[in-house]
Amino acid sequence: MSIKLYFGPGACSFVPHVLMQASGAAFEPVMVKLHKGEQKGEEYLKMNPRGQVPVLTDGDAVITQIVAICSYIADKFPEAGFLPKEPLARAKALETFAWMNNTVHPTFTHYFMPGKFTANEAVHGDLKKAAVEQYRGHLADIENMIKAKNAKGHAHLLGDKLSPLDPYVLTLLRWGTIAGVNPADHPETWAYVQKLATEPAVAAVIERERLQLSLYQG
Ligand SMILES: N[C@@H](CCC(=O)N[C@@H](CS)C(=O)NCC(=O)O)C(=O)O
Repeated sequence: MSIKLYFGPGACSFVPHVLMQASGAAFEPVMVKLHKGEQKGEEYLKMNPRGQVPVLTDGDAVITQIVAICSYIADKFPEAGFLPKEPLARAKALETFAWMNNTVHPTFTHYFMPGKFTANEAVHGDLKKAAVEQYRGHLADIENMIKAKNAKGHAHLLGDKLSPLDPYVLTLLRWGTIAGVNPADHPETWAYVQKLATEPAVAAVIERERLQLSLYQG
């Protein structure tokens, strides 16, 4: 089997993991235990010196960064229609995808790993609090995107076809629940995520990664 996808359960690697599963192509999912630091192991760092998931390998090729990996998967399996082919539609899809990846996702990293940003533990609490407030704002933007999708009667964010944006929304909402954001505060997103989770490819990856959609504890 020549394609391997290195993933951490519940991590952002869920996004390409779902696309690979939905492609129907043979691939080997390889679990990386982030809490045990396997991503910083010698062998792993040889493959990805940045020490992160996801990584997709196809034969000898090694691809990192979610946006690059998903763009590769979309072009490798064009019949799945994971990203639009028309230039403007593709650019608009990447615009939202890049925002999720370079703005919303790092906000959560500030909450989850404040030590990456400052060694001063005295300010970690403030950093986490500020990150959650920013995160709530980003989730409100996502709620508006889902409302717009619903108003158009689309099954997924970009239309009828599944795209990387859909599992990214699920991941971001789920992470929010870890940070104490009630998913019911974003009802249309929460309803969408629960429906998405029943799609066979998404359900299969949730099962493989052993995820709960909400970890909100009030
Ligand atoms: N910009 C990167 C972000 C990847 C990332 O943040 N990966 C996290 C999991 S969500 C990770 O591997 N964290 C472990 C670590 O940094 O040690 C991408 O798009 O792939």
